[in-house]
Amino acid sequence: MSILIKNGTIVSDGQQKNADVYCNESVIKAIGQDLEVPDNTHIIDAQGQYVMPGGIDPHTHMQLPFMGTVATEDFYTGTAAGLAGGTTMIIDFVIPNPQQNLMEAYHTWKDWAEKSCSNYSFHVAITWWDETVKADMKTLVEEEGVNSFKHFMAYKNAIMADDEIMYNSFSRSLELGAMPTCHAENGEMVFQLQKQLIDQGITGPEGHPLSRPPAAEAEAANRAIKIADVIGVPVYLVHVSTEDALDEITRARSNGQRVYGECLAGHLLVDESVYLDTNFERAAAHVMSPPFRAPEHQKALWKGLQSGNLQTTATDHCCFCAEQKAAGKDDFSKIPNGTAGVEDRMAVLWTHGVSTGKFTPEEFVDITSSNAAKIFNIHPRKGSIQVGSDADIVIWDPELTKTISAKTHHQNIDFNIFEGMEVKGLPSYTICNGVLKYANGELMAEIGSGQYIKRPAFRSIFNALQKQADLNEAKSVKR
Ligand code: DUC
Ligand code: ZN
Ligand code: ZN
Repeated sequence: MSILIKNGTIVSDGQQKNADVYCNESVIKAIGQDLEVPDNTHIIDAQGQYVMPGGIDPHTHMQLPFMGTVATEDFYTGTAAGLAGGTTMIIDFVIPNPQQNLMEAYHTWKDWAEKSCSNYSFHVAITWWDETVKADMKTLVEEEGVNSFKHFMAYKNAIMADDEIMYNSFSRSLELGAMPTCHAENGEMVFQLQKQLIDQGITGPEGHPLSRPPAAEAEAANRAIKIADVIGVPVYLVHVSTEDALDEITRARSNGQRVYGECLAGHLLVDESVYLDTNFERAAAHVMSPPFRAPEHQKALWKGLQSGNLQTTATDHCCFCAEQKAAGKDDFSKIPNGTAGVEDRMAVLWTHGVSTGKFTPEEFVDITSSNAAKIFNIHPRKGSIQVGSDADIVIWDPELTKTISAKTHHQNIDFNIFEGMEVKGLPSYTICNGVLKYANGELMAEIGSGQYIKRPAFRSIFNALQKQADLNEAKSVKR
């Protein structure tokens, strides 16, 4: 399929430009005016619209087996919903059980993900440590294109990584040129608080945020950042939800440390009052970790994105329906953690970010696509409209409107945390690998048409870090 996008405004790499874009054989072949294209080229008129890199959601959990159940959204339905919202790539998580062989878990997830109809890639979680884990990390980086490893600092007695695991895995990541990432919440604190609250008779969803206070996130963020600093490796904190954790990131960055922060569309727009809803189903539908927070944290997160101390936006898309959430009817700590958003992320960020003047369209592209591509080392193949980049493109109509609802969304979940929200600014077309996948409300998402995207090891950042470490060592020997 070849496609010519005419008359649109390209937004990419910090610039806007009026030019046509020609895609063929899954890449962008030409950008300019009056392009000569073959007769059978499909022409899209993008007059009055923006032509932007397709969204990259760097944090999803399709069909995750978690807390005794399995997320309802699989790699097909989830990536299709993403395409309907302008997202052309997800980075999901392989999460081995403690003691499970990493490669076995990786291949299990890889098989599940073959159904994807957008592009996909994996972070791999390090949930335990031994010499086989160390060896498999190398195989994953050098042969499978995995350049990031995830550490859950919460979920004690399940997938939690303690300091020993983190120290070993961060050190190995530095050797391999891979990025350590962290879910920063102090798992021991959460575990103790959950027990205390249940003992006090606080068993409903209102106990969920009480068991995961901002201090638990700040402590873990600080610990992850300090471990990374001692080792001299960059670190990426997923779903930063509090001003306190953001402050840790800001301080480290102002000291010259390479620390990156992600925030979720949900954390920006939903506050903790949802847990006080007396309807169990509605309150439980919002149970995710970290929880939704008080409005002052939301304000801080917006500013974190505006200042550049947070660089990416994601969703932590992890769908559990009412009957699954009911497992925690008598004990909030048993409610499967997770909410959806892969379809809505870009529209809610445009509506509340660009339309309010917080972000320019260029900055919107950075926080929804390009920054993730840069941080995870696939730019400019992804996250850019350039000749030679993959043809993953969203044509964005700033005038299109809709009211978000679980009744009409494509996501395979019975609830939407943005229910009733009016959004203005939506995709009119989504192109992935040079193929039209969504056009004016119609989804043409063929099962299995997505591609696994290998992400190469980081060379330049890690070489610079190595040089710095060597110089420091040489200086200390001289002294
Ligand atoms: N948080 C969630 O809410 N769900 C999946 C995993 C996580 O860390
Ligand atoms: Zn998490
Ligand atoms: Zn997650």
